[in-house]
Amino acid sequence: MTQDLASAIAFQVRSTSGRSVTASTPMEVWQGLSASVVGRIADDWQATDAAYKAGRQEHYFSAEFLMGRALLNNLSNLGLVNETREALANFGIDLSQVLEQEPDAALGNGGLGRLAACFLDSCATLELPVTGYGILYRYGLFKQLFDNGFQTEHPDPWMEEGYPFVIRRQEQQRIVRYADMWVRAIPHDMPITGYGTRNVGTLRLWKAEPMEQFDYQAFNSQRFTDAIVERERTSDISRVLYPNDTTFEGKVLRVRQQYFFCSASLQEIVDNYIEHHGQDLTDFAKYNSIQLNDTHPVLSIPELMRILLDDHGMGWEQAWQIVTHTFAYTNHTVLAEALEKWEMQIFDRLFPRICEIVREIDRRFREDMNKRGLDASTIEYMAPVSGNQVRMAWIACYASYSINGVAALHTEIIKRETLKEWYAIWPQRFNNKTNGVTPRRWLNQCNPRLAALLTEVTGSDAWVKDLAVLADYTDSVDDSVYDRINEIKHANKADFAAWVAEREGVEIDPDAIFDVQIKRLHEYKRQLLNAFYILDLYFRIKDDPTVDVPKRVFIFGAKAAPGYLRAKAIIKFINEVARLVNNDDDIDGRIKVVFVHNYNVSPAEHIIPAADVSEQISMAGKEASGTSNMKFMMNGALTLGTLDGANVEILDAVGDENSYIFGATEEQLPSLKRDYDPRWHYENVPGLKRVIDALTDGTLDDNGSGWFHDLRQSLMEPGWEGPDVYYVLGDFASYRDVKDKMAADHADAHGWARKAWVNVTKSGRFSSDRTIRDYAEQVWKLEPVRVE
Ligand code: OAK
Repeated sequence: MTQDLASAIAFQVRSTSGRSVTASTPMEVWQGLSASVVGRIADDWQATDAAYKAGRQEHYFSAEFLMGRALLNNLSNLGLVNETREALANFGIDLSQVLEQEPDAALGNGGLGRLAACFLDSCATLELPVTGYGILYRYGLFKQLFDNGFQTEHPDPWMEEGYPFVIRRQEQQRIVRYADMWVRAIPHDMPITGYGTRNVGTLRLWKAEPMEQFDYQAFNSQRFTDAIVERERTSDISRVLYPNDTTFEGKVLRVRQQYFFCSASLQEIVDNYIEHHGQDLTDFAKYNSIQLNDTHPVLSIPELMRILLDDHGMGWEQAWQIVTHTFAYTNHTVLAEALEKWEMQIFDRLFPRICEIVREIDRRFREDMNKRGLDASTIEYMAPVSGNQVRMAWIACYASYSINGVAALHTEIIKRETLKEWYAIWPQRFNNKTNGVTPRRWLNQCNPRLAALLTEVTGSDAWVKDLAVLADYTDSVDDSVYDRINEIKHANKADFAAWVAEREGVEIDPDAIFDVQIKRLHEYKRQLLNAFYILDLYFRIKDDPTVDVPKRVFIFGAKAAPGYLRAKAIIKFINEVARLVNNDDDIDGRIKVVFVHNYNVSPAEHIIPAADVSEQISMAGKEASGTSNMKFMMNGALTLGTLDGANVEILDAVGDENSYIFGATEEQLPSLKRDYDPRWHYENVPGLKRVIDALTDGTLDDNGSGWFHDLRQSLMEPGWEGPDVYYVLGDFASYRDVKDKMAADHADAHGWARKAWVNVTKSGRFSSDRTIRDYAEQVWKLEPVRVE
């Protein structure tokens, strides 16, 4: 068998590189091996596609899919990891080195995009007929480097060297029509394998290309450069992922991108309906449902109306009936800056017909609300169009049969505040679907040592597909398991230390506590609170170098949106704290700070299995769910967190004694903030004054940028939302107490391992399999389709 696999791999590698396997570069081996994996699943993929298209389907529309690497995921799903390792060893090649060649498919910013990727994995594993639709960005999320502690951004041309997991399907191209240009949309399909199933789902990513390779008329009439420029204008549409996480940027190109993938995907879905069920589209919603991943794909609502009205001659009422039984909307944030509002003029210029349809939706909405007796100002507030702005979330709420939040607390907040007007009219549309993460990538693949222990303890690998089975073992293991937990964590930390030494040039001690905060940089996530703690701890040791503190490594990973200067200032600040702390002889390695550059999916796979402490410290009420909190829990890190997002449910699952909670609650904050005076905390909370002063007293250098001064101002001086909007100073004392206690508790190795074990075994609820089952049963009304 290994021999067969070895020759199949060798054949592919040779075809890719044009030389022997042993003479091929690791990158060429990755290419060939990946192509051979695609070859192995081709028949199953084709069969799955045919089976799914015949029945009821779910379509997951998302502007982002943060897929990460594909090869290990596929090998693992196909049960080929060990054999492949042996087959390559025959050629003297190390599989891990080959796997490290693969670029991350970073077609997303953060939580929303990675959630979409976990969902696809669960849908394939659960054999659900679900297809993902998005954009094949040529440049994924920017590559982050640090230059003297400042973030710099660089392009990420992730496919440029060839990418075997994306197959171009030229023959299935569609045309997307804008008023000023027509564009070809070429589908590129990524196979989505599941664990222990032959079903292979599809992620379909659209690439924009010019209608013809060249405008030959322009070319021939000596306007060569015009022809080239026009060509580039079309390709611009799928050129780059916008690097904003949870903030809206009203750029014309962005709305073009949104319409581009919505229109192409809907054309295909409607054509497929006609092929299987005939020209009469009455039953469209019986066979199709579309989940909108936040508001980025909301243009598909008027676009489906357009297709039904104009291309299929349907009347408005019937078309609206179909549309309102097709779409379901997920909200992923309560931050006001994320709310997409487009200028009507942009719509008018790009797609006047869509503009007309949106106006008609608005007119009928107002009429409808009038009949329901709503007052004029409420109607104006809720209307799809107001002033000259189109409000995408409001259209989503009006047209969707389901509206969901992504954690229990978040759903309560959208019902009570963000979307309360809609909840008052359509309470039955609202539901919660707490997020989850796939235990295949986030436990089985990234933490093979812990995976082996779980298989040993439970007697099989059934947990990989049914994580909830672990709950049976929370209390029924003997002390040897706790020793094993500690050994595994230590070995993972040693591996990670080697990775960090090589990648970041920082030496860290695997015996120290590894305390980790990895997520996008945003003020509400409060990386600054964490950095203040570190700086305070530094001063405490400086004051008394003999003080006995547990050895700690603080690990950060975070990208800031390129235009979000305050977030960039926080990155610079953390890097300066690292410089100060790491190079001080008094500290003598008792504290280390590592900022892992270019944080992405694959660095996360190295970091999370090595973590002792999971920092989930957002200001309560702001983090919709969070998903790294779930990944850490699965890997036995203990949560240090506020009662925010899904933390609430994690803490509930493991109990107070197995987690560390601090800070003001969402309920308390309004009254606390009413007469909040950060200056009082500055003067009275031990340590705080010195830390804040360090921003501007010369302790730390912002290289004349003025950024640290601005940080201080944002905390201490009244801004237009008041000083210290995210309550960093207010929560500092309770954070410091709990974090100190946590570090002290770590000394009890057995007690700590017991808590870690509880976290691992209680993580079943946070598998994306549970989330997807809930969507399938309660929202999508979708049954599995097994491909034999
Ligand atoms: C990105 C762009 C616009 C709106 C929301 C986002 C986003 O990434 N939100 C995040 O979604 C995750 C998945 O639901 C949640 O876990 C995060 O809390 C939320 O910030």
